[in-house]
Amino acid sequence: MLTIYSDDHRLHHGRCELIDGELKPCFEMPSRADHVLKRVRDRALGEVREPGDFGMQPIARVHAGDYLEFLEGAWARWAAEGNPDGDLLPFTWPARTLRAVRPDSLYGQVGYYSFDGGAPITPGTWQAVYSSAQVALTGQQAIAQGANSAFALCRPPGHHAAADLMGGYCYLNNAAIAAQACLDQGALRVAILDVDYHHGNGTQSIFYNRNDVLVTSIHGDPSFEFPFFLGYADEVGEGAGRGFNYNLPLAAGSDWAAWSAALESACQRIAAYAPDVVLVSLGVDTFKEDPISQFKLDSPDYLRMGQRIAALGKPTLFIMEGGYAVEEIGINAVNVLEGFQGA
Ligand code: Q9C
Ligand code: ZN
Repeated sequence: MLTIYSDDHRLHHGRCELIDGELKPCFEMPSRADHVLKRVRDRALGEVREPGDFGMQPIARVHAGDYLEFLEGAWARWAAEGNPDGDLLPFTWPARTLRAVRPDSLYGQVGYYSFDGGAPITPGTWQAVYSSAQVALTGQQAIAQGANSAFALCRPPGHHAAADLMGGYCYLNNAAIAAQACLDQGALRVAILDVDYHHGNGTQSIFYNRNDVLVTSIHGDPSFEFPFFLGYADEVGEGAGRGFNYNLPLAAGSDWAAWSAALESACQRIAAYAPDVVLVSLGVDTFKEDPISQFKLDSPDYLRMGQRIAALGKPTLFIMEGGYAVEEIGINAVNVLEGFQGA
């Protein structure tokens, strides 16, 4: 299987996140991608290729122009205001009773364009997130040119990013950008299977009113887990999109038995949709040792996950999302890919 990877991910390295009342080093760190790449090489999965550059156009098909302008320019504004020593992080949001106006101040705008405090902007964030999107688009191109599968080793991840919102370590929605590119190049139906431990709120929101992208997601029930405010089972899509969003929230402590039953259900929904292509938002934070998650999958389970996805029999693009048990992230992610190939 072809892997697409760019060293540019290293340009994004947030310092801290606020977790359980303490500032801790960001869980979403560069070594995550290093471990996955090392495992791809150790297992001789296949060629590792640099991304091409498809420019801003395919990104702007998904994200709002004002948001992109903000993201690209935010660090320079922050530095110009005399704050080059700390990451730019929001701390005030337009929640209920407030107005979702866009303030003039950079500090106000970073709240306006985010839904949590988990997406720091650093000097290299824009270049890293731009490259991460290009990694996904290069994987999409490989599939469009006839590959049966490809692995976009994206970092930073993307599935929490909405059209004009960052959050949950995500800035540009790599999976949504790749899905839209598939459609723009002639696909009629794209299915997204989001197996990250967290609900892909950004992906859901981007396609919520549409029936050309089926969004399915298996995740920690938002009644107890981040992102808390989206991802419930009664969110089925709206308007033309009604019936084309399928959430499978699971209880804390869910193991492979519970998880694989949800996967079976998602796969049956996807098969009924008869997509031209399947995009997998591949988070491996479902692992039993993940430091911020509460599912109980074990490393061999990821092989079975890949096998079941392969049984869909569709061209499949895997797009890296979360996974924070850094030592095992490579084993678990590549197990999915090897399970897919071996099936
Ligand atoms: N107590 C992805 O996996 N913070 N994002 C969780 C837990 C946000 C995860 C705090 C987690 C975001 C791509
Ligand atoms: Zn996650």
